[in-house]
Amino acid sequence: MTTPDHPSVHPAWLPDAATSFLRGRTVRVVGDGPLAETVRGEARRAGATLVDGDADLVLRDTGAVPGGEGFVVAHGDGHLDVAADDDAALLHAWFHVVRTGTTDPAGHADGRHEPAHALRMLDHWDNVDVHPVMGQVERGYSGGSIFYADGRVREDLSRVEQYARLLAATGVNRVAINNVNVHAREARLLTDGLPDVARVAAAFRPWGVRVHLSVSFASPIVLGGLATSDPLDPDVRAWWAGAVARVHEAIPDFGGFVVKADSEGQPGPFAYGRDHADGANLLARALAPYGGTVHWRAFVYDHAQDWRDRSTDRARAAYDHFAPLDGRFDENVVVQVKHGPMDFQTREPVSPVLAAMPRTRLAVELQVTQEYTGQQRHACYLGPWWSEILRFRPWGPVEGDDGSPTVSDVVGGAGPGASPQVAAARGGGIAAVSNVGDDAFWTGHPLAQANLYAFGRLAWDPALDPTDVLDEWVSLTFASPSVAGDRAIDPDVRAALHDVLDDSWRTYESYTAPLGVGFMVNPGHHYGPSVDGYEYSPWGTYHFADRDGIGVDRTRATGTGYTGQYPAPWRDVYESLDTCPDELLLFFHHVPYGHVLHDGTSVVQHVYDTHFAGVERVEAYVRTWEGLRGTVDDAVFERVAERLAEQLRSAREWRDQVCTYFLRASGVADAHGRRIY
Ligand code: GCV
Repeated sequence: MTTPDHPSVHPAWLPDAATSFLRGRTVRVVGDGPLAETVRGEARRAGATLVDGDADLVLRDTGAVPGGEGFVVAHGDGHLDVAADDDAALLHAWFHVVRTGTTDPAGHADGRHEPAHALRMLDHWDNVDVHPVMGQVERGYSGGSIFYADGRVREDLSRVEQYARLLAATGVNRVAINNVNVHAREARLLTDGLPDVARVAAAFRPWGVRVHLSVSFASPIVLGGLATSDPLDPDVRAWWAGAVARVHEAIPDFGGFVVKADSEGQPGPFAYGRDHADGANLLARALAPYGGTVHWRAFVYDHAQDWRDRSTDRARAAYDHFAPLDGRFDENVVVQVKHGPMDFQTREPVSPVLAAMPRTRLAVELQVTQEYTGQQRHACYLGPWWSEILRFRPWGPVEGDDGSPTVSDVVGGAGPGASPQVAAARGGGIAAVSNVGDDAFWTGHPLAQANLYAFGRLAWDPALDPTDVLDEWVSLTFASPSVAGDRAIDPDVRAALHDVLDDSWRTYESYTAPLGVGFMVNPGHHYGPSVDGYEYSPWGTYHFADRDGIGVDRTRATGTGYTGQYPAPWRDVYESLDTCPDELLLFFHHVPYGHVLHDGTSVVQHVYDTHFAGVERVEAYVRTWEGLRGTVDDAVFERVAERLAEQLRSAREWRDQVCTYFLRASGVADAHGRRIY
């Protein structure tokens, strides 16, 4: 478990110092499920004494709500008493106490805790083999895969066990272990790779995490030797039924399949004149007898567009493909929708698909790996962004909280008009692309761990304040035995981490993606600025900047009509220049550079101002971090310092390229006379 550069793996959150408050405490765990054993192991590891009688902390598996995952915290007679729904809840309750940092009943409020979402899933875009272009982990910035090495599943899965523990502490309960782009070698995980997948599942099982596989829709052809993968063909159905039966023999708690079909070159039902419901239901029916789920991705669009064709709008694609299919998907299909209509950009509106399919279990898909948000070389804490998405109210109100349904409600099966089946299944939950690899710090940039942590916590409870979640991560990660008191954190360390991370997503936005413009990145690897990188490409990702103005007209009145995919009030809010929020202006409208924003600044001046301000913020991050030299672990300090230096270099490059491009295009000088090239 070493990397060439580092002698050991950094423990991430939950180093022993984080549980030091449990040393010498008495703990009683009542329950005989396998996860009760895991809790006992954690108690021993923390130095607590396991007892059968009176204890400081009593954790009881009541078995009252199998699959409920919730627990009730109550004040016993001088001790803390926790009644858990089932043994998964026992483990959640344990980590709840760890997060709270005390067994003293006075430190806990009475009450029930339960996850807002039943499915809280991380998708790994890991390949078994090293892909010639994408590397081993597609869009991975943390080294190689923790699952695979040398063309097979690793013999030593102890790193996976550590990962499973980290995930359990955040509440994640599902993991898909291979890339949604399923290449030839990875397709075979479903058949001859099964014994190895079973070993991976065994590493996750004690932590309450079920394993899923990404599968190729063409499996009946590539693995089964059939002439077709037509979802309505009886031989194809029989092949999938047999394949799933063998999976469940090897892995009785197998979670199900993730499928990217008819998207970016992946095979799918279109080849046979069938639609996505036909395709998803084929797999769903094979999985249904075993309680498995199909996560069918809605990321479907034409990636071979002609940039000259102004009528095609990639943003429209997922809705156009999927909304008409509402009501056609089986109960164990989850349609997994990227949070925005494009592709995990720094800023996008929420996908209108999330408001358009009340009779379908929907999951919202986030991206923890920072493909478009700095690739784990830039500090970019995404909790605030995800929080905005999950709290967004697709049916309004535009401002304030009147209790109207949110995105989180929709994917929890409680959106308006949700069918009884969707409500009973509690929707499709939340999924995200993981950012972990075999890097010594797990995530390349040590501070990118905060995103992994925040994903799990916000999937459990989207109402949490993302800054509080960050603070939890700081407490659990930077607990230091050298600071007096149980699990004490040096206040300077806490303050510095908040200083660097709290607003880091908005800082990143300020120097890379003004007013909702996306994709001004280098094609292929997507790192660093290239204003016209995708402007004449087939990927459908344009900003249409010319000498007069910039932005994509997606209005109903004069543009692609995308605004019409939203329900009221957003269809009208986005349609009108008067009401469209500034941060999404150029996503919805093509405007002249002199167009005046709500804050009174012109578009081009806003571009200049934000880019200069963003670089200044990064300069401040560098200074703040430098102040921690000698206070945090040297290896962590050095890695973060090195990443911040790159962030500053890159932010300056963004500023200078973007400002120069728009100065040249518009001919409008910077009002503050700063140096633009
Ligand atoms: C796994 C984007 C990424 C691809 C990724 C795709 C997806 O296009 O650049 O690497 O493929 O999204 O989500 O399927």
